[in-house]
Amino acid sequence: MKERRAGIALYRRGFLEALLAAGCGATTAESDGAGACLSDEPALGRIPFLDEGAQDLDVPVGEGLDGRLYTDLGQLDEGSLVVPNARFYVRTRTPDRIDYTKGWRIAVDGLVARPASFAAAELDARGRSLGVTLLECSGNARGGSFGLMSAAEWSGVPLRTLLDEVGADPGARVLVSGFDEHSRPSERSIPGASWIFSRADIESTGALLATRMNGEPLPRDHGFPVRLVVPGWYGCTCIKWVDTIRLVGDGEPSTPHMREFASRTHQDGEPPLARDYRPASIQLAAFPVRIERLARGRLRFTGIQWGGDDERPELDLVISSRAAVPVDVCVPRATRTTWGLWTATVDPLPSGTYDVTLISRRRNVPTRRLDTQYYRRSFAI
Ligand SMILES: Nc1nc2c(c(=O)[nH]1)N[C@H]1C(S)=C(S)[C@@H](COP(=O)(O)O)O[C@H]1N2
Ligand SMILES: [Mo]
Repeated sequence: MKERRAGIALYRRGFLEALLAAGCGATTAESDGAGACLSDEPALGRIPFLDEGAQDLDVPVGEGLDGRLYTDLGQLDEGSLVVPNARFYVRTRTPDRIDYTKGWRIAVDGLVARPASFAAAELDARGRSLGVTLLECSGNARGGSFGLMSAAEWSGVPLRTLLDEVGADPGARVLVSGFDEHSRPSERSIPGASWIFSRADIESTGALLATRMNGEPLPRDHGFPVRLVVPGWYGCTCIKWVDTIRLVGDGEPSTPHMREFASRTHQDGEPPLARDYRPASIQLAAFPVRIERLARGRLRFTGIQWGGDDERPELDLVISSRAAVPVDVCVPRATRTTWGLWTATVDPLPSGTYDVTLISRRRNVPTRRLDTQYYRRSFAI
């Protein structure tokens, strides 16, 4: 399929081509040279981030609900803004009680004119590409090097298409549930994964029942054969191993999964009714993914920015309590729901330990996680 190839081409695209496509030629010409788009001034070494836990990156660790893969974001550049499936972050590995011996079907029932069941294979055959979208775990944290986020190109069938086909009651809410039975109890997480959306949320986000990731069938750990992808919303709403879609009434209680993730998706308390949840959308955020030493003691920071609606946010880098330094968003996001890259070069710092955060220069943009320094990272000189 044409769209699928386009996504893979983006991942394989050469450095120069990606640079041009991202509009960096212009940025380079306009800037003073030192802060050129991901400048090719050679780095003399890397400065590690401190106090982020010692887990292995890019490999799966643990099983079931406690299983994780933390993606190493430190190497991201223009040519690798789509993460290969084997390195895409995992939150919850394949449930050991899943039965892959019979053909997978998804029941669509409840407040619908024509209850139906769709074979996963049929959805895959009908699938179209959504383009590149990132997922971020709402619990993405410093202890895991902020590695619970990745971007991929997803293909599948928009959920709204299936809702139209079954004649869903337009006022009903949409409960999406996935298989989640693990024989081993989790140390930290509650089993059972389901989220309830308003019909408007399904339509405005373009929520997709995905069967493919970067052109390949979904890997098991990413929800094979069908998962939900809700562009712009936290990963906890992106239910894996989807088996039931139920149209429910306005008084439907929130699910245990929604209550588990209430504070991480910035709700007021744990609302008992699904309709009292606000959209689990990701606001503008940014953090550095690497710090490099340059000649004469200067430091080059390279990072990601994502979330919110702004194509070209205006961000400042703040190193401990020093004056803010504007960053150059030199690789803007290819779609509104993926990430872009920024860079900033700063003057030499005296030895010591520093915190690094970013802030938005535009005051009217909501940036809850930047305001609370959620993505604060530390380093030493
Ligand atoms: N069935 C099921 N779906 C699930 C989960 C789960 O535990 N069970 N975890 C959710 C959470 S918290 C996140 S962040 C994303 C992670 O998707 P990934 O592992 O493909 O990156 O899946 C979501 N879907
Ligand atoms: Mo998550």
